[in-house]
Amino acid sequence: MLERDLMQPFGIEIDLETGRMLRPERTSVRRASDMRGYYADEPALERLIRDADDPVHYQVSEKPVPETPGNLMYCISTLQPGLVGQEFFMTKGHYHQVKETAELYLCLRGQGFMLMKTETGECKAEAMARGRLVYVPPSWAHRSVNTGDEPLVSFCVYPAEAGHNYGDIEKEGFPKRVLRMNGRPQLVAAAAQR
Ligand code: PAN
Ligand code: ZN
Repeated sequence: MLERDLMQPFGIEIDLETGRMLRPERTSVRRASDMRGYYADEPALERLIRDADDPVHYQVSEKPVPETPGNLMYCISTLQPGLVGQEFFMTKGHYHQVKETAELYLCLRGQGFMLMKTETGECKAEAMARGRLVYVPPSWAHRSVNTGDEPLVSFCVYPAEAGHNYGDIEKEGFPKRVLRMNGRPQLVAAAAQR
């Protein structure tokens, strides 16, 4: 490869206190209305959309790199605090399209869980809190859940070719939900999904 064809090194800034990526190139936003079908209490989600003017649920900021093997994609994921009925705000969750790809989540701010599941239904939860790094192994679908009262912010890194498969989680959900019960987060077996 000619030297002029090489990708050029670069640096970015992340405010480690707030967890904000400065000058991201791309920010994807998910609003409450993007979460239809994910929460157990559907009327509560509709009330949230109506009464709070379809608030931002979470966003992902990145400076993308080419989605080719050898590159590392990375982003800041910011999940707002809140409840849909009894259920804590969460991300949609996905498998990676390339199943052999893992992901690192370094939590910069907030409190919550990383829920993970396999195709055969094994389910694990790892606590997230500032300074905790969660390793999501290959083949595990993953979803973050914010159980605190401030944004849950993570720095994520994964192989750039991973791709995202949302469809399977949309259909099958996770075997567990994180609910607020007696004022505390509890992992509860999910009833039939959707
Ligand atoms: C993360 C997630 C981010 C948003 O960057 O994409 O937390 O969650 P959803 O993608 O499930 O909506 C990641 O796991 N990337 O692979
Ligand atoms: Zn992922």
